[in-house]
Amino acid sequence: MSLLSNTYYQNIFTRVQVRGPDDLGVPIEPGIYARGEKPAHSYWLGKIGDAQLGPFYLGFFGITSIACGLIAFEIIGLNMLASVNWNLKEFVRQLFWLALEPPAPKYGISPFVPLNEGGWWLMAGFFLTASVLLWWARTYNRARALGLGTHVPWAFASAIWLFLVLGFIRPLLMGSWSEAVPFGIFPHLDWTTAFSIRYGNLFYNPFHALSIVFLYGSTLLFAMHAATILAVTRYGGEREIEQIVDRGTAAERAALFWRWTMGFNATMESIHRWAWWFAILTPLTGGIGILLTGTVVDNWYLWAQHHGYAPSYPAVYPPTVDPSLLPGAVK
Ligand code: 07D
Repeated sequence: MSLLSNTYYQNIFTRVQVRGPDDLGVPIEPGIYARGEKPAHSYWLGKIGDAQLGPFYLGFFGITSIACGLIAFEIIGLNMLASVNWNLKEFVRQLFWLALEPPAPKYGISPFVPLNEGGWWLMAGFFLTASVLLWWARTYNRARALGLGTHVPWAFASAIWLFLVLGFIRPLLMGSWSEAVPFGIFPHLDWTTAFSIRYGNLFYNPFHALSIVFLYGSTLLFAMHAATILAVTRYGGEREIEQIVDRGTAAERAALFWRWTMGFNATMESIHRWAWWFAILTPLTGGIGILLTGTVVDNWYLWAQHHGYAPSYPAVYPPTVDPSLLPGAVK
């Protein structure tokens, strides 16, 4: 019996590694492959994806994006190194705690800030944003060059929307760079907690809730889809396009499984639309939630009380007075 017969082909843990002739992609002009060197092959990459590495295409947007990204990375890294007196050992030891902070509130949204008081942050932010936008242009151009739809660039744009809201659009609306996120591992996490507390608990922000729905929903859909396709690969189910245009036994069994277990099934095509929208809506709704915070709504808990979905308690005790405001308080 063949090793790949239904009896033996169990792919919960195993993976098929196909090694075909080099695929040079679409010629730029008939017969011309300007993308340089011969592709390499890696057995280990073949374990998690396609074994062929390359050909690479960098072009104008690729080169400029990487250059801007490197400049941002350097500015952030060197500032962190400077903050530990150029001591490499301390840099490595404290790396997760080091930060490059945005300018203080007194600078508002001025583009001219002393370098050591946030100017470096502004510059790093500029180059990082340029890098991300140039990379977006690259994804768009490469998709068009291959005659693809532009689904990947638009999904990426959704993430960039949240990135821009957090670091640029909302700080502009609030009139201060100090509202933006610092660079640094723990510092940016501390920032999210501080942001949530400052604006009355982000859990009561309905757009944060929606964003979580789509985030968790994405993982659920991804798990369901990936598991379904792996489960029907023994019937050729991973050749999804063929199964869309000519439903074979894999598609029929996958559909029937979900009808048996939950009464409804997505189709071989629609499941990808579900996944695309859920992924896109995570940062899209998130960005709306952040944009509203501090601009339209100052305290999400009080806002939720006002709209009747956070409990409000009867005022039994007199309001607390800030002791520093009492007569005779030491200033
Ligand atoms: C961040 C933006 C796109 C990124 C891009 C990348 C590079 C790297 C590197 C130079 C991911 C550009 C960068 C290329 C360059 C170098 C070295 C996408 C991003 C383009 N929350 N929360 C969300 C949950 C709480 C808070 C989203 C859960 C607390 C704030 C998501 C919980 C507090 C913000 C989510 C929880 C709080 C969020 C993010 C549970 C305090 C946001 C979606 C169970 C900790 C963001 C509306 C995403 C948002 C956000 C989930 C709790 C604060 C759904 C599950 C109550 C301030 N939270 N959160 O896709 O959109 O991010 O909010 O407790 O800003 Mg939250």
